[in-house]
Amino acid sequence: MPADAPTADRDQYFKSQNWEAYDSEQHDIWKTLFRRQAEILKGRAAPEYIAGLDALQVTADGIPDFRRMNDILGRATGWEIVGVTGLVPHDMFFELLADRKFPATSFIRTREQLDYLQEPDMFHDIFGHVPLLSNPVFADYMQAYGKGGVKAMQLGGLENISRLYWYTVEFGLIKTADGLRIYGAGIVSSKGESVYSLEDASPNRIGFDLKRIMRTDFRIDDYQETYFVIDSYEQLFEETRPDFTPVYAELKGQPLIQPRDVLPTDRVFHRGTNAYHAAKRAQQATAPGQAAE
Ligand code: HBI
Ligand code: FE
Repeated sequence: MPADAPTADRDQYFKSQNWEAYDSEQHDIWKTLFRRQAEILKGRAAPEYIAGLDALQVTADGIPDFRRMNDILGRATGWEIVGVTGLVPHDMFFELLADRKFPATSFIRTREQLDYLQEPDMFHDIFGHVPLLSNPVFADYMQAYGKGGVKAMQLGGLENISRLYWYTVEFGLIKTADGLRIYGAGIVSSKGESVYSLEDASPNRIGFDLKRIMRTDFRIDDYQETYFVIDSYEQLFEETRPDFTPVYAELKGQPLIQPRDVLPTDRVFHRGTNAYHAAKRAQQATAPGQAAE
């Protein structure tokens, strides 16, 4: 069977939230995470993201009920949160987005995992991703991205389109009159990266460039070495609308760009020192076999 065959047995990935089943410890973990991030995100998160948190009534009171959020989100932009068990296969993920459905996990991290966990949990999905789905332009971008993803799988562009998601939806920054702000879900749901992405001298901050991003490798195990800055959500949407068929053909022959590279053609907001990752590499070299942290 080809690797890109459509996923069968899709039902196994869906799991409704069952809000009544959370215990007080799980609600407390949510409260701790929410309070901590709400404080850090003041003056750091994009205003549209903060407006989304408020509009969807995502608060420190406890784990939100997807049904209540869906009432509000549906009226705002027609998006719907659907409960899933964890990561879903690419084809399913893209088709859900194309249908204005966002798959969200219903489990919450444990107290031991407060600062870091590998797989997305509900705090990442709901606190991180869903607020901006209440913004009409970002909502349209996410749907356009899903449609683009479905096509990318037919055209051999999966890696290219996945990098676009990574450097926008997960780790994007936006330029505002008050300076750079965070809109990426992977950043807003992370205590350390919320500060590092905006204020640390180490990472590059480079203007959004679709083809450049589609060629840029990324790291999944640590803070990013480069963040890309959009001017507006309209820009994201407009650039994602065209048919990427010629883009994938053009990119096929071009070399991969390393996460920390800065190119002569880049619109550089900040050229990173790379000090953070250099220190980590030095640490790993002196302690072979040791984990980075
Ligand atoms: N599944 N639940 C879930 N959440 C994601 O963010 C996700 C996924 N499956 C695949 C996927 N992301 C990737 O295709 C994106 O990185 C493009
Ligand atoms: Fe995510």
